[in-house]
Amino acid sequence: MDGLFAKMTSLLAGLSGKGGTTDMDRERYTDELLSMDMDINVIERLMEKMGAPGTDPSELLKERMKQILLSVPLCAPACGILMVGINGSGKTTTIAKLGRWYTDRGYSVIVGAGDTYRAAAIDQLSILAGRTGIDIVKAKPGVDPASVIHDAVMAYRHRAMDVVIGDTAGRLHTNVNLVNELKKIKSVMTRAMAGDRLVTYLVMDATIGKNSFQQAKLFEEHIGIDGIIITKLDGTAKAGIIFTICDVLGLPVVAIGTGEGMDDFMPFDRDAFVEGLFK
Ligand SMILES: Nc1nc2c(ncn2[C@@H]2O[C@H](COP(=O)(O)OP(=O)(O)OP(=O)(O)O)[C@@H](O)[C@H]2O)c(=O)[nH]1
Ligand SMILES: [Mg+2]
Repeated sequence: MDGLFAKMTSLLAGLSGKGGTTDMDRERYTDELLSMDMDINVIERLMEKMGAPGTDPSELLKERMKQILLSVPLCAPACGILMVGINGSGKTTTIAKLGRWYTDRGYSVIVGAGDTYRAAAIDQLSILAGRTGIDIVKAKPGVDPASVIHDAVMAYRHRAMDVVIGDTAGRLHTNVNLVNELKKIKSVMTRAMAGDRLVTYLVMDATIGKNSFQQAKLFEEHIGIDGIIITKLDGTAKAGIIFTICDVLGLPVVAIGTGEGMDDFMPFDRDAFVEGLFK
């Protein structure tokens, strides 16, 4: 993750080794943290009593950051992954990136094109799967998404593959329809997995605002979320959103997406991330 959040790195590096912080320092840090989209409540907690005599500000800050951030490793094969999230958040792209990540490590991957509402969505996943060398199970537009995901899991089991990933639609006529649809897919997929672990990852776009939190809460409440993948963290250097997501939702981050390329992806590790900010 080095280099991605350079602004924060240089800012925080300034804290190291100082005996304390003045009011002016505090103001400068607050402004900088705000400019990277960090929530003011989070900043206040991070900066609280910062600079008290006898404390090392950078160690204190690291410790506090680690208290806020949550991370969890990507599921260990053999396992299934169900990808959910609002439309345009990056689900389909991230599935291909995940596929690449697992195949690079020697695992076999199959994906199910569960967004059967749009022909373009099926084509998009087919093209990405072809490019990354992962298998795909797909059906014609209009076919029941749960049945496509079911077939993908069957193929995973019969071929003794390592990872099966289900794509889903991001938008239906109403959120209630979407939630019901995802519930059904999850229960069908869980049964089909026959005891192999299934995790549900929520894909969130780092560049969009507060309404994505409402949606995330809805998904967590009704579908259950095991981890969050934050996409579009490229170019913006707005690492603050990671803190906000963990703080507001209380859910761990699994990975981050940093561009449209298949390699613009990395698993998220809280401790490594925080240490990286101070290098
Ligand atoms: N810059 C950048 N773009 C991304 C990233 N991840 C996805 N995208 C882009 O975001 C757009 C939407 O991505 P999709 O993967 O199609 O999103 P989706 O969630 O599957 O969308 P629906 O199928 O409509 O629900 C595409 O143009 C992607 O290339 C990322 O990490 N960085
Ligand atoms: Mg999609």
